[in-house]
Amino acid sequence: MIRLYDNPFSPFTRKVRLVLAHKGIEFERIDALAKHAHDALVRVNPRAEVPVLDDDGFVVVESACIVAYLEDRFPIPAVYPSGARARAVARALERLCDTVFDSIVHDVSIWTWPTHRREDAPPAGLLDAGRRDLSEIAERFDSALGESDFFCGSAPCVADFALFPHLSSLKPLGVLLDEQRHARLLAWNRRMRELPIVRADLESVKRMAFERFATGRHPYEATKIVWRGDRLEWLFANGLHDWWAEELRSGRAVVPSWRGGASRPRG
Ligand SMILES: N[C@@H](CCC(=O)N[C@@H](CS)C(=O)NCC(=O)O)C(=O)O
Repeated sequence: MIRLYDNPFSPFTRKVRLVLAHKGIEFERIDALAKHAHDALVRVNPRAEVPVLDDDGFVVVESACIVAYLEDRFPIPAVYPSGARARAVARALERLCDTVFDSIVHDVSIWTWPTHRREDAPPAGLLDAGRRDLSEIAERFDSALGESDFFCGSAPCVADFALFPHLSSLKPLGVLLDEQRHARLLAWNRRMRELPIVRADLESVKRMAFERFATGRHPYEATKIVWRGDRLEWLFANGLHDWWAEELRSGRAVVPSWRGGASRPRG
């Protein structure tokens, strides 16, 4: 039995769910970022991050490693293209989604999270830097797509599944892609939304959002934010280290630890 330590809204778990669905693999999900599941999550991943895959007791951590494992274990239908270079390109696009696209979306979206309901304002310059970089990185994906339907050709591959969750969170952030600058990416987005597995996952995200947040009582952390390295890197590259230091002093920032769970940095 395959069990996914999941969270309905995480872009990394959404990528893995799309790959599982594409391959037609049945799996059980647990919402492992809910507070009551924290100890179970730390047991399989000391960093307390999702996604984690448990395949009959064999545990795989980190979305890219999970996708690679699933591809080896269930090769057909494939999510990597054939040919060493095409695979390297697809993985590089996946990595760009996981490290850069995710970081920007994460860092600018904090004030829109239904979990934290922050009443302060974003630090000066953050949203402008985010809009600028998101538009630029989207342009990069637009040209990587070229005239193809999907990033690796005529069928969706790992790069498509990695990008879609990030792209689908832009509109709620008020970041709009440009009809000219990102024309091919916009067409790709519409194409992705027509895939039955993508539609089904979007429906499940919407349903879960309603279930988790409609009552005003949700099962998640509501104050602290876990700052993984890539997300800090983008913030610091934009000169926002003082703002983050204040977050740290106020006990609102924690970092993942390989020893177990997320905690305040020592020092
Ligand atoms: N590089 C990891 C990133 C995973 C990650 O950042 N997961 C976030 C959710 S999007 C998480 O579990 N954060 C812990 C928390 O918010 O408590 C992957 O690709 O799996």
